[in-house]
Amino acid sequence: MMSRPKILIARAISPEVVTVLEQHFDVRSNQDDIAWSPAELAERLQGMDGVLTTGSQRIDAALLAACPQLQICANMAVGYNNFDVAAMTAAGVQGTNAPDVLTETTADFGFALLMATARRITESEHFLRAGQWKDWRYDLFAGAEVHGSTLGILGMGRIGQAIARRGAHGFGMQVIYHNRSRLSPELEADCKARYVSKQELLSTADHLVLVLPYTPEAHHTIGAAEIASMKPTATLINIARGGIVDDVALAKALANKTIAAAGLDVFEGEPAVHPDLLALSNVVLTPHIASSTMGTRRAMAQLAADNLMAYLGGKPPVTPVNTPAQSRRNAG
Ligand code: 8YV
Repeated sequence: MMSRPKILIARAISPEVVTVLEQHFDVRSNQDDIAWSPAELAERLQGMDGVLTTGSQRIDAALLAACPQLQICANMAVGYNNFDVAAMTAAGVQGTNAPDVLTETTADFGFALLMATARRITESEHFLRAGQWKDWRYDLFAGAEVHGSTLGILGMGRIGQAIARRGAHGFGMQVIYHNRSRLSPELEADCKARYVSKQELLSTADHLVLVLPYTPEAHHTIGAAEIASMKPTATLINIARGGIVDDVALAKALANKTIAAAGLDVFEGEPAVHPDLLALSNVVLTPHIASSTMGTRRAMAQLAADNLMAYLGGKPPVTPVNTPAQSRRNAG
């Protein structure tokens, strides 16, 4: 009997999906959920044919060279900036991500963060819990209007579009967006979204949501100059990746009230959060949880599992992020 492919599940995932994978593979899993160093990950990957990764695990040329048997890395995330895709392609290693299954859940969270930020929900809760609520005031935690305001979206992929629909259809917002490429007229009509330049987006949005993928070119897309061109009443929401915003410049702008507030689910150098951000009250901070519902995290793991099962079973991957000309799978 042919031996079954060996896979490593590099962080804890929904146990149901571990059970599914165990029916197909020799599975080694990290259900104790230890955050391995790159060297520890490389050590655990010795002899493995596939790996299920999360967005916090770096797959680069050094790791691929150290793990010559590895054929596929299935990321349990839509973003795959943790993959050096060029190095994977050059090494003949397949990469896959987990799009679609998290779109609506992530858009829900983006909207929740927008509303919490605009309406100062966490700040006012801290005030209440601290026993500071003594009286009614006409301007007690007066926030920014959400309904009928202008929603700006930078990065109009699937999640951006889902946020646009919520804003336009649910809250009567005027939706404007900027993206590398324009949506089709049908999609623009569906999202009720108008394409504008980046400059117009920055200067017109009441609430600006960042949902673009992180690439080296996207580093500090929002820095001091961009923040300075936003309205002083505006809110900035980042559910994309930390490096897209210059956190130091943002903290300074929030302290100076260059903009009113920010809602951040992602940070440069996370899980560390810049102390200047932690010191501010006009920012809502969450620990990278936009896709975190039990159902969605299970679906993301299942899609990563589907990719492993397809690829190591000799079929095309379901959601590939590269197409190696010469794959390690076919080399042996
Ligand atoms: C993941 C994410 O939870 O999908 C993404 O790109 O950022 C999150 O949904 C995270 O990357 C862990 O895999």
